[in-house]
Amino acid sequence: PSIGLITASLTLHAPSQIAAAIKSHAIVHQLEVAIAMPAMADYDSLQARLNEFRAQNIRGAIVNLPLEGSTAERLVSENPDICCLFLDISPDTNVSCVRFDHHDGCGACVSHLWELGHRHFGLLAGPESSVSARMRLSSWRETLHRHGVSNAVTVFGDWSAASGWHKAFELLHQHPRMTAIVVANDQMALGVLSALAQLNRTGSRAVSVTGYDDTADSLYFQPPLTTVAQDFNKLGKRAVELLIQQMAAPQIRVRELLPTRLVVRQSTW
Ligand code: IPT
Repeated sequence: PSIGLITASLTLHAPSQIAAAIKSHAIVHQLEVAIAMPAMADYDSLQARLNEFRAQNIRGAIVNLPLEGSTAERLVSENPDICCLFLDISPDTNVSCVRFDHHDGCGACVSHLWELGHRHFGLLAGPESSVSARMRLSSWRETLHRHGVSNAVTVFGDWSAASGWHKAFELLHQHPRMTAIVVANDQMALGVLSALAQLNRTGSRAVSVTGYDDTADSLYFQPPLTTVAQDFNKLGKRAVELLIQQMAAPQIRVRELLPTRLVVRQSTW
């Protein structure tokens, strides 16, 4: 038997590590994983993928794409014969899900920088089309507000290292006295660190940088990245277990929240 996975682009490190975790935990339960990677996250593309799964006799799907609540709810109500478990939706969506609690990690990350003495912040958010990107940004802003910081500059990237590289120049251009850049994922943080090195902002002139994800490579960035860890292996394991549980009792709504935590390394000082 097989389950389906509808995923965000596997060129991105987080979704690819999540897919790898789902695959290895599915094997434990003798399940194959059919992977679909739609170019767009609109209702019609997702419905088409579910139709393909149905044709292959697949009756359960994990959906790791940033979806608007109404899209996720409509998919569930139009496909009662396929159990769907969502990984990237807002908390108020009425569907089965397992997701990370962005709140604690984002708060800890901004407070860490504030405690180091930073007062001039740049915020490099993920794409506005991503619900998780929007939630991370609002948590950062809430925490900055609590600390009385009101002059943070915000720009938006697309999760890629290339966008991080470009946006770092833009941030420093807008606010040359900036001493800390809070970044919505490790891949963009990689680009930011590369831009800072190119601008000779290293050593005693370094700008502090934080990431988000703690993907497997982030320890080896230069400098090793301070970041908010999400345990992708745990997410993959719980996603498979909860989907199996849900397929056995489709009327039950499962909801689980996994913690995030700050990992302090050398990119903040
Ligand atoms: C989220 C990652 O944090 C981010 O780096 C990016 O890869 C994004 O996925 C792609 O959609 S993790 C997700 C489970 C919220």
